[in-house]
Amino acid sequence: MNEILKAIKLAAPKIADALKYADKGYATSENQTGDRQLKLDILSDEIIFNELKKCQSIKAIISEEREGADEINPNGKYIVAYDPLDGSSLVDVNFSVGSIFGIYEGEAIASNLKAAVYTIYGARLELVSALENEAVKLYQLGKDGEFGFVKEIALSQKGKLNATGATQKGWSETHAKLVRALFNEGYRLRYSGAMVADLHQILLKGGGLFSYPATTDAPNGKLRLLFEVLPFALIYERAGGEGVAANGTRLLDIKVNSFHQTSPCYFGSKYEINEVKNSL
Ligand code: AFP
Repeated sequence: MNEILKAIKLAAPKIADALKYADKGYATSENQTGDRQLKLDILSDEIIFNELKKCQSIKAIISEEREGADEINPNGKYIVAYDPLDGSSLVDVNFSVGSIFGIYEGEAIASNLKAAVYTIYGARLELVSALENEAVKLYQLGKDGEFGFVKEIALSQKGKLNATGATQKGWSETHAKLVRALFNEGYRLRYSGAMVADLHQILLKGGGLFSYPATTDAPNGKLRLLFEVLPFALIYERAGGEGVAANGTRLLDIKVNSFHQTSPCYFGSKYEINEVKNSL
């Protein structure tokens, strides 16, 4: 596991650098889910892939930007699934974006998720980890090029932020009512359009709700289980919060049938997730 964390720590500064200086234009290709790719999506994917493939403990690598799994070491223990540049459609406006990693033991299914890590490329380069049997920890890249430990992250019982995605005209009445009820209670709207940044804000500000609901045009939501939803579900649970699907099911209990499977998702502290459950 340490070997994988080290590889992520080597890849992240290279991506942060690419975000500053590399070409921000579109490539001519699309990824597996039909999203138009930036040259930076492809470059970030290559940077991460090239570091991860050196790890003896990795059996296979699954990337949001690639089709299928790449087998690395037949005797490796882990499968690493990652989103190399989450929120990349915000690169042009210089918003914070990130990379998300789920580390699965054996098969890539929810119950095998052992650890999750994300990096966030903002004014600072930060890394958040939830390793096996460990608390959620925040690190920051220092001038010396090393990630220094900053603090452990724990959610309060109740927060103040409400971040909800997708096109509102496609929301269900249940979702719209939930969102309205939280605003009526005094919650503040915070939504950048990069889940890493929005979930990071809620974690560091102590709590709130992030939701990406089912919509009429995307009944299974948009966010992908293996590289986006499950890693954050693990991090939120470890931080004392919860992650549930639209029907209230624990996200970490969802059956994964395909690499690019999506699910509606709700992440938050205990109070907000109870509100989600009560709204059903
Ligand atoms: P991009 O990586 O294409 O920018 O998408 C970002 C994302 O997957 C996730 O980070 C956001 O929460 C979500 O999509 C935003 O989608 P909406 O614009 O539909 O709310």
